[in-house]
Amino acid sequence: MKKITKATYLKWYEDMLFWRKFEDKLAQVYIQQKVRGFLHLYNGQEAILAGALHVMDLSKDKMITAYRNHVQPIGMGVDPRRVMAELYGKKTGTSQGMGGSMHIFSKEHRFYGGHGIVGGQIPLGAGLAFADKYFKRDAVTLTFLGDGAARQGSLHETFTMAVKWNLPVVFCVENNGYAMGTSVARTSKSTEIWKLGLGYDMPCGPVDAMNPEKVAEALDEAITRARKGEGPTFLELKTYRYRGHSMSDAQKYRTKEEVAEYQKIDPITQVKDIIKKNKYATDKEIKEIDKRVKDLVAECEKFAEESDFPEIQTMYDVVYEQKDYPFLPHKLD
Ligand SMILES: Cc1ncc(C[n+]2csc(CCOP(=O)(O)OP(=O)(O)O)c2C)c(N)n1
Ligand SMILES: [Mg+2]
Repeated sequence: MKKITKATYLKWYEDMLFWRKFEDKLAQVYIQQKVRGFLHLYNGQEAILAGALHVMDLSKDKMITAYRNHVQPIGMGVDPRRVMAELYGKKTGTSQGMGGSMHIFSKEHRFYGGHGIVGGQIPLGAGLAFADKYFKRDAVTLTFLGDGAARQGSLHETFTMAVKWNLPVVFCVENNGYAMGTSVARTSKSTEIWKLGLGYDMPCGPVDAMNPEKVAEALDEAITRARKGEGPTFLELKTYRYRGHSMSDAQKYRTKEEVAEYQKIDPITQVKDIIKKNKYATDKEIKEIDKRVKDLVAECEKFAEESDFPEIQTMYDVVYEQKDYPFLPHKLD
């Protein structure tokens, strides 16, 4: 694995803080109705992305996830100003403002969405890996899903094929404890989701995903295995989300104390503590990072605010049309 150094820790701190503040800004402008539709935030889960990016080969590896998808493309290199503009529905956005919150996408950066159907991205992730294997491209696809998606049929159908065909894919369930307001324990007798891999003879295990180092170690092993042609891995990344499922969640299913317990092991605080303990940066240098983050968030907001909405007629450019589509007449008899 690429060594975890002082530079890694400083990058982790700056990246994770930016993702957190970027989304805090989204929450704020959502309340002002500048961002509309659903909005699912990643606050609390950042160590997963930080650890993953450390071990991925960003020149070829791919990523696909569900609808909690604003910061992953940024991590993979998409301009954050364009992500914010997409959320505002502006034409400078990643999908010209026509995708919105749940559908950030950048083929150029190998970020394949952004999927609103729970579990819908699991077979797509395996499909991306199938194509890479078929065309001998030596790339690995990280397929992220929520704990709620682990009980979908699509996961089980995909696992059957992915192990059989030794696909270069890592399935990562981000177990944040809840699927909307339903805890993992309410929906299944077994709360150790990683054990589902055992039924498929797929290497699997749990990971402390509040810690980016632990995530990086586990994912490095899984990615290396996939790259060697030894097939998929299933990891249960144990994490927590601080905000509600979406912005319209009253959070009656959990206590404030529970959230506070997890905030004690917050990934950003953990990383900052290590930076301080090892004297990787002075207080002044940390303040400079905080200022850079604040300025970049403000720049993203300004860019989105000042961009134009798409012209009405562009709506028709993104609708599928096939002139000779073989419609079959429908007869009632
Ligand atoms: C097939 C399908 N069923 C139901 C929904 C409604 N729904 C949206 S999110 C969600 C919960 C998913 O939770 P989880 O997979 O744990 O992801 P998290 O939101 O915690 O990241 C549900 C049931 C949906 N979008 N798709
Ligand atoms: Mg969940």
